[in-house]
Amino acid sequence: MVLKIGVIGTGAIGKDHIHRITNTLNGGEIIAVTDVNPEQAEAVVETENLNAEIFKDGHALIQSPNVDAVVVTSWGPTHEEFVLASIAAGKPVFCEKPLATTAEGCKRIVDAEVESGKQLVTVGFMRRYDQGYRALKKTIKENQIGTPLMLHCAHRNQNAPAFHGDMPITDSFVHEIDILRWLLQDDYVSVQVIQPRRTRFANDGMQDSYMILLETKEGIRIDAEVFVNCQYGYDVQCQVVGDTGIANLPEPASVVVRKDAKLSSDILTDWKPRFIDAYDVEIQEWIDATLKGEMNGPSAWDGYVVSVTVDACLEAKNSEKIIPIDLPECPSFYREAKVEV
Ligand code: NAI
Ligand code: NAD
Ligand code: ISE
Repeated sequence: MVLKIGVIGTGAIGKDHIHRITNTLNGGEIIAVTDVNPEQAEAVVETENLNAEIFKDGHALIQSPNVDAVVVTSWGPTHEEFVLASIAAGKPVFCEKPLATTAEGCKRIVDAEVESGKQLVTVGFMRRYDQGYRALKKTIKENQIGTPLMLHCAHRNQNAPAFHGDMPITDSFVHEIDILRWLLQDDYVSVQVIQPRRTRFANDGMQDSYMILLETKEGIRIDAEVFVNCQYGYDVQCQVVGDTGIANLPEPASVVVRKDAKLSSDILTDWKPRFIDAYDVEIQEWIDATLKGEMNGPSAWDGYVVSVTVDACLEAKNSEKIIPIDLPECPSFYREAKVEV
């Protein structure tokens, strides 16, 4: 059986997901696409040689009886309306982060999904499918480093020419917010955001970098650097300090060269190759689960928790205070869901 998929938004990651579904993965076929910029949708149909209908907008695509499931890879501000429309149509939907650009928007999605009585939404937090993060979580779960006490993390992009405003937090740091609570099986209680001296490579008016301090319910302290114009490469770091040992997120595989009195290895420059395997596993697991009528990836609730935490980060940044993070209790609808990845 093949899952007939419609993709809304054929930009950078939309094209990537279409490519992997068409050429690398099994069980899915792209039969519908749309983009606010129609030439972009036409181009991907041609490049990937798709047998796909081009719809005038995302709503027409969702309504099509030929579309079994929806992938939302348009700009963040459009996600909420397309996810809500997919829920209303009773169709499974994979939505790239952010689920919505406000916590209220995410809550509307959570409420609509609970009301529909069926879990339909998966959010694109692909780090949960990364072998390195999975190995790190196993190390913690097996008690190899004892009880986690603190984490030192960094999210560095080589550069971010299209970034403005709070995007280092709303577009990049969201991945740490999701992955660290997944890694620790814990939730956040407070955040402080420190703004170091600004790099001269940041776009006008944008702060870069940040030092973000989170505290969890269990009292674990996290310091995370977000630096999206670091110049030297794309680099994601995570070190967990336990009471009997320390565990690091593995580095991506790279040949180590000894030459000219130097020991060196390459550093990646882009997020695409860094997480390519994770994206493949993420979308394959989504296709497989959807065909079985199941849902086991990051949920709408996870998307909501990230959004509430982002809001607290922004308040902490603007007020320069430590801001509490208050989360309502997770609805039983999500707690009783199948095994989470
Ligand atoms: P992009 O700007 O390259 O692509 C967005 C596409 O959406 C564009 O082609 C645009 O024309 C289209 N679009 C915008 N509004 C639309 C609408 N109303 N209807 C249909 N199409 C519309 O952006 P990119 O980098 O592909 O990012 C898209 C989403 O994916 C973002 O939410 C971003 O945060 C997320 N993303 C996630 C990544 C991850 O690691 N999980 C990596 C990169 C992006
Ligand atoms: P992009 O700008 O390259 O692509 C977005 C596309 O959406 C564009 O082609 C745009 O024309 C289209 N679009 C915008 N509004 C639309 C609408 N209403 N209907 C249809 N199409 C519309 O952006 P991107 O880098 O591909 O990012 C897209 C999303 O993916 C973002 O939410 C981003 O956060 C997320 N993303 C996630 C990761 C990740 O690592 N998980 C990486 C990159 C992007
Ligand atoms: C991008 O949108 C992503 O989601 C990448 O995973 C992230 O590392 C990058 O900073 C974002 O711009």
